[in-house]
Amino acid sequence: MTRGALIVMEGLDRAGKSTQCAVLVDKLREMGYKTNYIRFPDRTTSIGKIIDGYLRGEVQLEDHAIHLLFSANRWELASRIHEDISNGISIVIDRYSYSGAVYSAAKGNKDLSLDWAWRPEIGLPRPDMWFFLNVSPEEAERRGGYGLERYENVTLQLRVGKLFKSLQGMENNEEMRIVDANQSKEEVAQQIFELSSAAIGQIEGPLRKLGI
Ligand code: NYM
Ligand code: MG
Repeated sequence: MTRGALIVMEGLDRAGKSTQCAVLVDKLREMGYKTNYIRFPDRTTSIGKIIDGYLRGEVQLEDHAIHLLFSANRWELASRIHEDISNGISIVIDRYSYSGAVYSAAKGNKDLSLDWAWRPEIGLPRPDMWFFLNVSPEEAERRGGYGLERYENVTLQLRVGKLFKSLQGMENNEEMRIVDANQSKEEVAQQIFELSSAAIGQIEGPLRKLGI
């Protein structure tokens, strides 16, 4: 049996990730691919509950400490991801290690570089393709602006956007695809679907692991 594909959706808050994940899951299922959906942070686990409290501003945590909890939250689901993939089930993930590294590095803590932030991600399941939904701050604003959670402010989002874009062309990051998310929902969905089906058609060998 061919293994499932691992596809990740990334971007700023209000980029339309969750909507696009839902559309992609539907389309893949229509094509006959068994497909599951996961989102990070997974706020339902015990670690996820701490993260949720932190994002709402109810819990205070040191920058490295919360960073490692976000990563731990991915590690606690890693075996399930492997299991699904090897059972032929594809997975669409709403935010992953790239958000993990970029949001933490964007805080501007001089002891928390992008390099440092990436380390705990090494060895996690590696996506076959990941999308950066590139939305302008103006478009995000037009979509209702940012909410009340930590990180949901224009200054931080601008830094996050720059860091995401800086990942393009980096070694060990050939799976990145930038999609212009200022287009209509349907246009974005079509592009993502075409690229994803191509990735699924080209799967070779077992699921790989994230590297440096
Ligand atoms: N976030 C998300 C991080 O800071 N690190 C991570 O590892 C992940 C997965 O959590 N503003 C941030 C980005 C978001 C926030 O995610 C909550 P969402 O998808 O908006 O619920
Ligand atoms: Mg959000």
